Amino acid sequence: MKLNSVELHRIKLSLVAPFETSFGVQTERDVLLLKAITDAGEGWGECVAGEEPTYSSEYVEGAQEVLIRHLIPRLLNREISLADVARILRPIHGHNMAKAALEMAMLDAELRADGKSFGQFFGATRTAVDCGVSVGIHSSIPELLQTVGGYLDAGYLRIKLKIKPGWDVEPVRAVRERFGDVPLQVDANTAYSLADAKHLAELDRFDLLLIEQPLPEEEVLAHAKLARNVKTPICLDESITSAQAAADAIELGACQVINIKPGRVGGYLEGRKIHDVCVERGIPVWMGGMLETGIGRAGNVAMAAMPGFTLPGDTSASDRYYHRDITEPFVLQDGRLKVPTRPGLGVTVDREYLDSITFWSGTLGRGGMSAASG
Ligand code: SMG
Ligand code: MG
Repeated sequence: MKLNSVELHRIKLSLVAPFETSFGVQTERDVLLLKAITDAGEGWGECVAGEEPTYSSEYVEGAQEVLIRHLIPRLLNREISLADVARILRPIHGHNMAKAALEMAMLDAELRADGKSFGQFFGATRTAVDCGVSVGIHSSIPELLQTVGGYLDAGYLRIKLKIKPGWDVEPVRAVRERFGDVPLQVDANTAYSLADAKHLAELDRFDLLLIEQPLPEEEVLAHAKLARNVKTPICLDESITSAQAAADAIELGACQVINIKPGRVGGYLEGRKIHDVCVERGIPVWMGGMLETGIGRAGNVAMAAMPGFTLPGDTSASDRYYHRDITEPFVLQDGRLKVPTRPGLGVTVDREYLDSITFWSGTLGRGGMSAASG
């Protein structure tokens, strides 16, 4: 396959409700989308980097810069196979979310040309995937209970509560008391330290599925120490940036579960490797979420249909995030989302709507950047 040019689009989408985590409040997404124009056809990719470098060191403006300056030029106008993309981009350190978006667009182009869906490519074994929902930090327990109740009424099969020091045991207790034994887990986004081990062990009595990324991402050994002091299984998110990192963390005893986010690990192909590492070692995996549009959601739902994804993912329906998605919406049916079956991502971008919410776009090809607007 030959990459002739890449269209870059920056769009703004308001969230249906503010989403608060231990690192901040988000009310909209500033999304970088890529369209790869290859000799085989076109494909879409979504970059999951946030507006600020708060979930990780990546952020959307930086991702755009590194794509234009360093990543896309390495792939343009040469014969490459998909398996080579990560290897060619490897000399550029880090920037996994930027790399993932580019690889995704090329994968979509190739699979569309081959008439093969993402699900078929990954070896999906399900036609629909079980969905959970991630519930932000609320300003009061009654408001939290109202939000959780709404999601359970909508059919979500698992609830994840965002926690931080000062918002942990009480919200978990309240949700358990009101909603009984609904599958429940928590996500701290690195907000605690090993000194909080005793406090985190107070969560053990609530029979949670897991506690996600309690400690800073570099503190893998500390997670292993924490795991010896809490009964709730530890799940790593931010710490797992590659299949090697996953294998190391498992061997250290730092996690009993892993959350896979293709953006965080540099792409779907690395995500598939992590899945395989985990299946081999008996570690359950589940699909994370980064408030994706229908483009990213399509890929994530397809990957979540692989056999090792045995826990419900943060793969919620389009209406959990946006009033209007940029593809046909993903709709929850009995707590599940259907895996797209058409070639590539299997969704169609609503180009007119996309253009109406685009605040910057440009094309990078052989002659450099052109047709930039906005
Ligand atoms: O896409 O439903 C979603 C969000 C799921 O909680 C979610 N993601 O750490 O797992 C996580 C957070 C990161 C969100 S930052 C945008
Ligand atoms: Mg997380």
